[in-house]
Order: sequence, then C-alpha cells, then structure tokens
Amino acid sequence: MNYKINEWEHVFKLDPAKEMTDEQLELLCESGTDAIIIGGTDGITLDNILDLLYRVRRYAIPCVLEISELDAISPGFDYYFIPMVLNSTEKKWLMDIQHEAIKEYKEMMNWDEIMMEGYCILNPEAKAYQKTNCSLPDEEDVISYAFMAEHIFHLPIFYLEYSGSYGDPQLVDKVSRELEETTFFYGGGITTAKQAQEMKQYADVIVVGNSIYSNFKAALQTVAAVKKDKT
Ligand code: 1GP
Repeated sequence: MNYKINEWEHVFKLDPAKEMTDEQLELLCESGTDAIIIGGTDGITLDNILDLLYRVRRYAIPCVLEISELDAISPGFDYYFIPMVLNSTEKKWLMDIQHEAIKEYKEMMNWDEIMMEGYCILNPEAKAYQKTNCSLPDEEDVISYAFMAEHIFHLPIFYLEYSGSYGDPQLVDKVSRELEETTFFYGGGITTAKQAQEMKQYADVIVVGNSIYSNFKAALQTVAAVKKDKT
C-alpha cells in the first residue's frame, strides 16, 4: 500500500450514488491501482459514502474522500481531497466553502490527511462545471492556472478535469511542463487502455471514473496499461 500521493499513477474514482457489486469492487481494489477516490456531484449522502468506505476497507488500498458536500464528511478515510475550482466564476467554489469547513471542523482536522486540489474543469457539459459556474479557459489560461497552483498557491495537486469527455492530449502535455512539485492529476473520458497510456505520458496520475460503470472490463484494463511492470 503506497500512501505517497506523488508516487501514484492510477486511481479509480467511485461514485457513491451508483451501484457496484462486491465482485466488481474486489476486482477494482485488487487491480493494482494506487487508490480509490470516493466522490461525485449528485446524490451524495453520508449513508452512501459510509457504505462504500466500509466495503473498500476490506482491501489493502488507500481510500480518499473527495469532498463535495460539507454535510457528507466522515472520519475513517486515509485522505480528504478538497477541490478549489480555479476557473469557477464564483469565489464560493474557490475559497468560501473551504473557509466554512475550516470554521466548522478546524479542531478535528488532521492536516496530514487533507490535500487541496487546484481544479480546472474543461468540459462545459460536466455537472461539476455547471454546478460551480465555471468559465471556459483557453490554453494560455489553463497553463497559467497550473503555474499558479504550483508557484502561488503551492498546492499539492493540480487536477485537469474533463469529466465525461476525453481531453486534449496536447494541452495535457503543455500543462505537465508547468508542474514539478505539484502532482498532476488528469481525469476525463478514459475508456480504453490506449487512452490511459496516452494521458499517462503527461499526467502523473490518471483518474478513471465513468467507464467503471459503462464498460467495467475496459476500465479495469486501464490499470495494467499504465502500470505494466508492477501488476
Ligand atoms: C471525474 O476526473 C474523473 O471526476 C474521471 O472522469 O468519469 O470521465 O472518467 P471520467
């Protein structure tokens, strides 16, 4: 089990609002992926988060909660990822909900477990894009957000999010050149081993989400595609 996020290469993101059999969960957790992230935009409740956490905990794999609802936070995860949406047009999603969380939970927070993610959401059809009122950045904007994530905010993670659609590998390449210290996560539309390999050339970590629910077998194959020598 590797808790060093900057050494991760592949993670699965599970949506607690969607169904998954025990057998599927076992295959994912024992696939050789580096971690399971539990997160989603709609239908997130404390009950469905805890249910999934409990089931993932049977396996020796780091489990992360990506926080989207302040009232659906629970102890028991290895890490808590907190998005700051850099291209949101509302300060709320960049700073205010995090500020609210600090006011409420500061005393119970273990800062070794909490990672801020500089999010840049590039798919206007994505629920997260719409919910956080993003504006669509051009290439120069995206590169500057990545630069800011590393050099101004010193964030541990920069997350290029195309959720639901496959991104532009050339842009992912350019972003990767801006980041040295900050770990670069790419997520969006990875449904095949080939796509996983393509994005992994540039991103430190690739995130596979939706395809778990639409084509389980292909989603599983993305692990071996990027971690050939280790699985
Ligand atoms: C979603 O970045 C992840 O937050 C993964 O995207 O669901 O499109 O694989 P997909």
